[in-house]
Amino acid sequence: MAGVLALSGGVGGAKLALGLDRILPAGALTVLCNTGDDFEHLGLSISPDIDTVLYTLAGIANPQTGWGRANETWTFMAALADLGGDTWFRLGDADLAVHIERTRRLAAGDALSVITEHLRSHLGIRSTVLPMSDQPVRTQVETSEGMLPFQQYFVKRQCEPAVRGFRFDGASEATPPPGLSQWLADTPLEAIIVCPSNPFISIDPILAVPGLRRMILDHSAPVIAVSPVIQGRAVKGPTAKMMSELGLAVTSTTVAAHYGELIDALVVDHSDDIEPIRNGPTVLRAATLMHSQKDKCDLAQTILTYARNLRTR
Ligand code: FO1
Repeated sequence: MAGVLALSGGVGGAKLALGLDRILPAGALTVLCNTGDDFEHLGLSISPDIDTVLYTLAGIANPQTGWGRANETWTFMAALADLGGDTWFRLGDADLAVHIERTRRLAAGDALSVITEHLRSHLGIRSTVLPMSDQPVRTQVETSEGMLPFQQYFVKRQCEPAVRGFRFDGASEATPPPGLSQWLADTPLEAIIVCPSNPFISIDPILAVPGLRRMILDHSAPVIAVSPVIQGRAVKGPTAKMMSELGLAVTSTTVAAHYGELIDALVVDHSDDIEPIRNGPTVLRAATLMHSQKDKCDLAQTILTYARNLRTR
């Protein structure tokens, strides 16, 4: 059975991962999740981008925020606030169970990939979900106010400080998740898809894990990225603000240049006025704004159809 590898971080990436999960046969899709957003908070080990993919594929994600769970209750947060505890990072009661169980199992010596597989299986998810590494990698954001740990920048400071650059602490000691290399060797892939996540804080940490970029470059499957920018605006989150603060044009061309030789094609929205890129990726057009489940499945289908055409070239 042909497979698909998808690199995902954040809410935007999880949306396309959902579309791919729904149109592909069970087990065909492997989602490689960013863990640079992970952090220790209130004594808990929290992996937001893994949980966003798990909840999204399980159909239990909060539809308003994209992160955390739907139909959540907040008794824990309210009680913590009464105690004067730290409530800037919102942890719902059901979500809390995942953080407590993950923390317990990590302390017991289980690998993050083993814990993630347990959660995936428990949630009845059809696709494989892997952390980018079992070793900790922590994104630090270099800002006008100095280095900030990712969640301090993203949530506590609401992405307000101007961004100068990023550091992925622990990346040089990290290794790809167990089994990924073998799966890539054993599985004919239809495509490797870089989801419409923030290139800097969601995709770059994944590519910073030694060996991962090389695995993608060396694979014969077409590598297709979806631009998270449409008409000079980011679909979600701080991507546009970051690009501006980094002195980059807020365009899909910037995204193509950022990924460089890694990608064979860049999917941009029909409305995007991207210029053809000399010596750059093939530019493909699709409806990249995903609201409904149908939007997500249609975009996933369009990309796989493009991938099949690219392969036959
Ligand atoms: N993002 C926020 O902006 N505010 C929050 O309070 C918050 C809580 C939270 C809890 C669990 C979880 O899995 C994700 C959560 N996120 C929250 C999103 C998180 O910051 C992610 O890192 C972003 O989605 C970017 O990937």
